[in-house]
Amino acid sequence: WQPLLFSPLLGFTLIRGTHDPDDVDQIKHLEIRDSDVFVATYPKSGTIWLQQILLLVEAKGDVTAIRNPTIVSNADIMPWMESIGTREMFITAPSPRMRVTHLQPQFMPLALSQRGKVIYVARNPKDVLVSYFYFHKMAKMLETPKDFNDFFEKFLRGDLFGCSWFDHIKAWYSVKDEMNMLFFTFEEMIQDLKSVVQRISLFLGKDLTNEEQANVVKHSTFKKMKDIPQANYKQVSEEMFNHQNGMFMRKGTIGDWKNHFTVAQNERFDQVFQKEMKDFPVSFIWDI
Ligand code: PPS
Repeated sequence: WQPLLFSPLLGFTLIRGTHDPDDVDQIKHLEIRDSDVFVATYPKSGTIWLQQILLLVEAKGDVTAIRNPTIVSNADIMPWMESIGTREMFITAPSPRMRVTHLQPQFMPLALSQRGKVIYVARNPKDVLVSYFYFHKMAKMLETPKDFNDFFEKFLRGDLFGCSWFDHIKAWYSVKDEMNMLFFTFEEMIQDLKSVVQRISLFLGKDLTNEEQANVVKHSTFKKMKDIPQANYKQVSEEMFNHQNGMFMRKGTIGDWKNHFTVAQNERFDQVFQKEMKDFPVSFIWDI
């Protein structure tokens, strides 16, 4: 049984049972409202962090409003656009429709160039690789890695759900000016969450007081999210995640790759990075 599903129709790798290529192919025809917001990320780059922040911004920092006992996780309100069933529900869902996605921009609704908003969060790819490695150990819909080096090579080949990290960021960055898009990095969030929350509120046109913004920050720190089951995915069924093998809220730091990469792996990574990203205008923070 092969968990990954390369779709020749899309030229993109999905997850069997979680995604349906024909359904993903229909996303581009969806109508878009001005109030729609999409968070686009390569996996392990801050998706669930943004879910928590956007829900808190909507609730003006009131955490009791989002600690909803009737939901299992924040994905119940802000699901992955590509997951089976999301597209159909999107059509009639009430505004604001907030969705996350690991897809590349060519699969998104064509109308996004006229209306709606996109937030793209990028993370330094060495930390993404490490985080994704651990995620493959806990996520039952993904293949358990043979070993770190095998996974390392798969990441560089883009042989994972989400395809190549390099293609993902370049594709989204190239449509930045065509769409109404806010672009920032995971590392900026780690270093100055307050100012990122301010930028997000402004971008979404939400007029939050200083106190409300401070509450958004307070309830979206790593420590707080670890205690909120809807935010940290602890309540998601054992059928999906083996919670003994890992967790979404794993470390939440910059530079954990240094505890995993060998010198040779690091050199190889840097070579590929330089080749792929040589003209890319964004620089990354690799450690602190
Ligand atoms: S997924 O599966 O793609 O949706 O995962 P994603 O949410 O994109 O990424 C998970 C990583 O984000 C870290 N995270 C945080 N770090 C710091 N502060 C906060 N509040 C926070 N929330 C999530 C999480 O710990 C994962 O990174 P690693 O490096 O594995 O710890």
